[in-house]
This record gives sequence, C-alpha cells and structure tokens, in this order.
Amino acid sequence: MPVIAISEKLSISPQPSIEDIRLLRDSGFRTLINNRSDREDSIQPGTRAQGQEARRCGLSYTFIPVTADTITEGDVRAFQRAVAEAEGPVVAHCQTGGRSLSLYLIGEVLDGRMSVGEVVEFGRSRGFDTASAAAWLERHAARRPQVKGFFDKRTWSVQYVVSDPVTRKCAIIDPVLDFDEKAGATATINADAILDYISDRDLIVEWILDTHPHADHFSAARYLKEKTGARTAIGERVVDVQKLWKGIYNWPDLATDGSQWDRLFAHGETFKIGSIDAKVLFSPGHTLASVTYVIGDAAFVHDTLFMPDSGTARADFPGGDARILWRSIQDILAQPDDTRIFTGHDYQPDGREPRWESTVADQKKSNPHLADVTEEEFVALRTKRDKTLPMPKLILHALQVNICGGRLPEPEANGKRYLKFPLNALQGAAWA
Ligand SMILES: N[C@@H](CCC(=O)N[C@@H](CS)C(=O)NCC(=O)O)C(=O)O
Ligand SMILES: [Fe+2]
Repeated sequence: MPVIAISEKLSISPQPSIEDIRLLRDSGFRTLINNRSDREDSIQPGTRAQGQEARRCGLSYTFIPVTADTITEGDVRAFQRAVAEAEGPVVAHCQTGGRSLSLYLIGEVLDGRMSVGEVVEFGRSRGFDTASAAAWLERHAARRPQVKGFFDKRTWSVQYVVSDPVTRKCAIIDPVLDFDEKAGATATINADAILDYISDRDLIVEWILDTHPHADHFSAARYLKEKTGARTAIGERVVDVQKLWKGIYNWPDLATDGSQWDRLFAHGETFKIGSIDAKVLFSPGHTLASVTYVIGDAAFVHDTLFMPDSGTARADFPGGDARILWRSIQDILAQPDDTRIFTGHDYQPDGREPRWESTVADQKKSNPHLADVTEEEFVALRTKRDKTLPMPKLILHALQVNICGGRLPEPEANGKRYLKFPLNALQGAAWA
C-alpha cells in the first residue's frame, strides 16, 4: 500500500486493510486518522474494526469522516488539531488519500503557508488531482467580504461598508451623522462619503446595521435609509436601552418596542449579505443591547475590543457591566483565530495613525486587557480605569437620537428641532 509523506509529521495513504494497520505500526506510525465515512463501499473495514485493530497495535485512532463535496472549515480545523495533538508520525487515509490531502492543503492555504497554485502543483507532483481543494479555496475566497473602513476624526469612530464581491450587495455598519455641539449643527459629510463610495462601485445596500445605541455620536442610519431604501437593524435588546433612557429623559411618548428599526436581531440569528452568511452574537457589557456582526470571516465588534494596543471598551455607562463585557469578549475570541476583527473606535494611542483591523489571534496574543488576564483581573482593571473616564461629551445628546434609530427630534411649530437634557441624572461628573 503506497504511503506518501506530505509533511514532516503527516503521511497519507489509500484505505488500509486490517492487515495493513499492523504494517503501518511496524513502519513507525503512531497515529491513524480515518477521513472516510462508514459504508462507502462493501470492502472497507469500517471505523469500528479499524479502531479496534489500531488500538490493539498500540496506535492512536481518530475518525474525521468527510466527503469531497461537503468539506467545511470546521473539518479542516479538526483535522489540523488532530494532527497537531497526535503523537507522530501520523498517517491519514480515505479511499485514495485524496480527501486527507485536501484537508491538509486547504489548512495550509487558510493559514497562509501555501497559495492555491502551489496546492495544485503539490498534488500533481504526488499523483493527486487537487482540483476540488482548489475549487473549495476559490469558493472560500468569495466568502471573504470586502471591508472598507471610514474613520471619523471628530469622534474616533470607524464606520464600515461590507460588501460581497460576487453580488455587489453590501451593508453599512455604524454610520455617523456629523454633529457640532458648539454650533448645534448637524451635517451628512461622513454619510455622504459612504454613499459616494457605494455609488462609485455600483454597490447595492441591503442593510444599515448599528452594533449598539452609541453614546458619543449620532447614528446616520435614518438618513441613509432615506437615501438608499435599505433596511435598518440593531440588536433586539435595544428595547431595554429604550426603557432605561425613557426614564432618564422622562419621555412618556417614546415607543420602547424597537419599532424604530426594520429588524431587531436576536443572539444567533443569521442573515445574508449577497451570498455571504452573516450571524449575530449578543455582546452586552458596554451597553445592554450591543451585538457583534460576524459576516463571513469578519467580525464587527464595535465597543468590546479596540486595537490590541488599546485595550477594551468602557463598561460604566448606564446598563454597562465589566463582567458581562468580559464574557462577551470571550465569545468573540472563541471565533477562529484568523477571524478579522473590526473595531468601532480607535483613540490613536500616542498619536499613531488610526487603525481598526486585527485578528482574534492578535487580540489573544497582545491585547493587554486580555492576554494572560483572568476574569477577576479584567473586572478590576476595567472598573478602576472607568472611574477615571469622564462621560463622553455627547452622551446626553446622542442617546435621545440613537434610541430612535438615528431620528432627530421632530421639529416644533417654528420648524426647529430641539434636544432635551436631564440635569443631575448621570454619575461621573467632572468633580465627582
Ligand atoms: N472622549 C470621548 C470618549 C468616548 C468614550 O467614552 N468612548 C467609549 C466608547 S463609546 C469607550 O469605550 N472609551 C474607552 C476609553 O476611552 O478608554 C468622547 O467624549 O466622546
Ligand atoms: Fe459606544
């Protein structure tokens, strides 16, 4: 039976017979991985008989069945983990060895150690047709949305257009409506830059998404809905934020059922941007309603994690909670290591250029609020730091607009719109 070495630790082979398993052991292999479902044909021994024989011969045995057409990234990661954790050398098989080879090669490309062209050549030189692995990788590349960030210097906010290169459909995330509190003036400079980008590229806006009701700027969701006709959405717990602030603003007419948005997303709900799958993670802690949008391989985490040199978001707004924020962050970090993380703010430490993209792996490795930090340590450091932070200068301006989905207050009889502020309603005065 031909056994072909494909890395220092891993070899592949076609289906071994029961007798072959002992021969594999005798030639030094310590682990056998079976990538074949049971009962594909009548002569394969099947996982039960194979497992028994492998164990009898002192080999570790792992069963990760896949079919060529339905391999998932989860299968690839499970295969990588099995090889990494196994005692080597390892031999993996399916019917011909082709599927085992595909699992290995796809993992190499996903981790950036090989290109798709190299995969094809690697297979050819070893007598395998790797067209299905190459096709898998091309499909996967199409699952990688294009992400354009727009930085607003005035509020250090990052707004996004996330698009599907195949269908040209896109979502806008966390757009900012400009506001100068000294002049009481609003403008649509940021939102219009987003609209220009969209029209230059012939994108079709499907969604206008907010990650949470922002406390430091107005949302431009309403304005952009009027311009594009796209649907607006936010996390369903926004109703709790509405109830909380309805009391603070003493605002009996405020509807607290989330009816200001076209859709309220629950934890785990899925939707699509063109052909790309998106899902919603409930990520409270910074606010009661915060969500993360995971779109293809990109997670829009807004005010949970900042760049790895900038720590995490504060948890001391009304409805905030450092321990709950910690748990939300752990859920984000449970995404695959190569997930792209797009933050909602960058406060430019030491005046460096604004940056907003990292990965789960970067965050785990170098965010000082997370790397080698326990839950208790995080809660302590977050609480201590939050005591030193003044309230955002626009919190009272912003919430009354953002709990209405970015609608400015209705004009009064003279045609002018007015904001309303409670006095002595918030903690955190400059002298407190
Ligand atoms: N100086 C800013 C502060 C804004 C602020 O508090 N940002 C929140 C996110 S909405 C935060 O988490 N800040 C973390 C920090 O400042 O360390 C303002 O007044 O707008
Ligand atoms: Fe925020």
